[in-house]
Amino acid sequence: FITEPKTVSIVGCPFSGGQRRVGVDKGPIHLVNAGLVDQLKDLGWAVEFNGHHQFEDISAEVDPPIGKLKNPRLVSKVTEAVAQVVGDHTRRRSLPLTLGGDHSLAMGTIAGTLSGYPDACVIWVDAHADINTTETTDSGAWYATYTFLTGNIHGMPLAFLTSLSGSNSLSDTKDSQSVPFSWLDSVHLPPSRLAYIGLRDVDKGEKMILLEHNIAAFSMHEVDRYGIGTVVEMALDRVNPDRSKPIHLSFDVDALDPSVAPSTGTPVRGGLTFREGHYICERLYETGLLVAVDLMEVNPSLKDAADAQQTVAVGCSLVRAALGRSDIN
Ligand code: Z70
Ligand code: MN
Ligand code: MN
Ligand code: MN
Repeated sequence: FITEPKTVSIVGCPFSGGQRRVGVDKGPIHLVNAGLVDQLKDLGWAVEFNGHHQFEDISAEVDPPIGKLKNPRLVSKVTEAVAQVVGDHTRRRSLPLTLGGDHSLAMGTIAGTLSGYPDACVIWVDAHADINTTETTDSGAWYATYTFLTGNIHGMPLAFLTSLSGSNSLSDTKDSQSVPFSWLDSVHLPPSRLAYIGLRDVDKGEKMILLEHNIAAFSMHEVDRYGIGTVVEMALDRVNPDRSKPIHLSFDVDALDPSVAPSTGTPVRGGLTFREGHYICERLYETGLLVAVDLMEVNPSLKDAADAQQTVAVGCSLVRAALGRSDIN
């Protein structure tokens, strides 16, 4: 799908409005400053990077919550812009590499991918399912820090993409602005084309959604049981049985164990090892079907400098694996 000479277009997204912790907007800057552009050139890619995106800001006073959703207008505007940019790269058959930023950005990246490759499937590597709807978003939060977890849109991108949520549930706004996320209403990722790897912190409402829609979900339990090699094939068998469809990889760095990638907003113990994370990227590259890659939730401000540097280095390494780095050729 990616035409020669192979071109990767880096989409740097310094954005944190889909969650509450500051600093995740610094992720893309640190990843690029760590030398990612030259690393990808060394792998033989032509690299396009014209600086990080400057998103229009919408201040909190004019963006009050709608229902349970925080920053709905801002997240909608930003993700719509990302969809445009990623869609442009995709239609030129360049590979968009989106650096986050929080995972709400995937509403934009996956919508962009679908505009160029309508039959694309998604491999979502994450500790979290990120499929809460506008209704279920606080379902798992009653036992935790309620105000902290509720309504963060980075826990919801897949609900909008699979049309489980839509702008209709947000349309009781009285202001004249267009309804947030209406741009996504025409976008649809069938749940049969979504597979997860690495899950271990899934909310009650999300579990019901995964069951009801028969979504391919491989948690850490399956990784332990079958091994990562088998799990990746099982995931591909579900969403891409003929190995013919384009693949979008959305990698949340919190899928990795916190000992491997400590600097992220919601670390959850018991995650993927360094090798398991890399194997997923290597195998997807090897299919020749990978058309878009996201690396999300790198937050260099949360931990000390050494932890941040480690997380950034691991992030660059995952990207190299997804773009063809090999140990033997
Ligand atoms: C929870 C929610 C989430 C990342 C936390 C958490 C979602 N399920 N995603 N950290 N990266 O708020 O919906
Ligand atoms: Mn995520
Ligand atoms: Mn996550
Ligand atoms: Mn939709």
